[in-house]
Amino acid sequence: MLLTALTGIHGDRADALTVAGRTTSYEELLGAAGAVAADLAGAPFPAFAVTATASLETVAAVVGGLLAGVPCVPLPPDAGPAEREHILRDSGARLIEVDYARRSAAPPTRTAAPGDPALILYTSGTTGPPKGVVLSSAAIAADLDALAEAWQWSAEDTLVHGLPLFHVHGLVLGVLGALRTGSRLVHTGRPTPQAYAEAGGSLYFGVPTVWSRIAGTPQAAAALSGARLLVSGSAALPSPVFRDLERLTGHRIVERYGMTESLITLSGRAGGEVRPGTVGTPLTGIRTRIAAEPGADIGELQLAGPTLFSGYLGRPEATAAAYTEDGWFRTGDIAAIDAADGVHRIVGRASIDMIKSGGYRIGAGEVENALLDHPQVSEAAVVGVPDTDLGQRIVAFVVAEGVTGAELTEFVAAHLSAHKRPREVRFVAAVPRNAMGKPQKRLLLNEEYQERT
Ligand code: MCA
Ligand code: AMP
Repeated sequence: MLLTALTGIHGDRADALTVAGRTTSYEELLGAAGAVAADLAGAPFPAFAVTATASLETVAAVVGGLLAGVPCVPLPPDAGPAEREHILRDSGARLIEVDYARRSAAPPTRTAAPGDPALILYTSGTTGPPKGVVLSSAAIAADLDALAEAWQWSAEDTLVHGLPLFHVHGLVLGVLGALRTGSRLVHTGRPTPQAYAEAGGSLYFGVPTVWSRIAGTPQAAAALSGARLLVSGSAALPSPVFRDLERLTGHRIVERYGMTESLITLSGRAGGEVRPGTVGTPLTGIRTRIAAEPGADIGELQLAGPTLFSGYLGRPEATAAAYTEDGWFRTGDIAAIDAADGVHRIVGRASIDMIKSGGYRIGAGEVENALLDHPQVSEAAVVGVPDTDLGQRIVAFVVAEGVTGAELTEFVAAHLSAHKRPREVRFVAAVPRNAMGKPQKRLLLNEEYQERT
């Protein structure tokens, strides 16, 4: 059983979970999830989807799927029609609605094997539409147990976060982690500094944008000084944010590194030494190596271990391409390992086409394709420009006539998720290309280019 807290080993708790202001017990959750599982029993479809708002309904759907042994596809609630359709068509998932007031004793409908798919999370590559990352219960259990060990995370904790429930961070760590360790969960709805300050937790999760906003709100930050552990992940935490938080909260925030495909693989340890700009050492069961040129000590980070995904749904070639010939997973991140203590540092991404904005992973190609679908756009190149709040912000360079930037931004939002909208659209005479016709995106990041056009 993945969700050990639901077997009653810590007893019931009236306030086991609070999600966006609504509180429920384990027993109520099991009842609502049982009703979902009963509906899913004997389902003639390979997976089911739920519109993954930050709500008890989403939690009940995911838990119901685990009880029934039918994988859940959490749909971003802000996904435009094209992205929703792609995800539903690609996964073959049936969209369900959950009524949290409906209850049924959890029926042991089908016993899923630990290696069976539990979740299918859609994530962007550098090009093309998002791919479904298939995660098994075994991989999730291995990751959560390794994290519980690294962070001394237990039923004594109250976990607080306000992250979306359609990604690993908010859903796997933030919900399934609480239901495996038995910690109370307070999901704040939106992850505002004020909501984090008021939640009174012992363990806090956030993406760097959330931590940076907390560091910019000293009163809210001060309220976290009584917590046991603050954890950052999903993108690089800027060192100034680390230092501001240390000054305001007394905590040296623990940073951890992961990917949808690998789950969390590296982390600092509770009670251990933590250095800003580093992501700690491999979790139990994880092996890492750096694929560096001879003589160099930075290169692509490659991984092996029990937390890896089962593959991209229906895309064996893409799955094979994600591994080296000798079976290591290629992260696409450039890293270095400290020879003295094995602490890892993420130096950057191998591809300029993978953007991280507010902790969201966005493939430049996907946004470019959406822009090119607009009849007035003849060329489009999308880049992630450094941004103090978001890490990177999406900027689109387009060749177009008779359309405004705001119209193009809305056009993207209507097709893809809202967070894939460009923050800025810059109209240019041409996208710079090399002799092969390949866009020279590094030139676009150069301020001078914009002045010349
Ligand atoms: C956003 N807005 C826009 C645009 N973008 N309006 C016009 N044009 C745009 N281009 C709107 C928003 O919809 C919102 O409107 C308002 O502007 C504020 O947006 P924003 O600044 O983005 O703030 P936010 O909405 O508060 O979002 C910041 C955030 C969010 C809360 C940090 O980015 C977030 O939840 N990030 C978490 C991502 C995550 O969990 N990633 C994990 C994946 P309105 O106010 O009307 O709504 S990584 C993972 O899972 C791995 C394994 C890992 O390592 O963890
Ligand atoms: P996603 O699949 O959305 O989780 O995105 C995974 C990517 O997020 C990784 O490949 C990294 O580029 C980035 N990432 C996650 N955690 C960190 C971190 N602590 N530091 C730097 N990058 C990170």
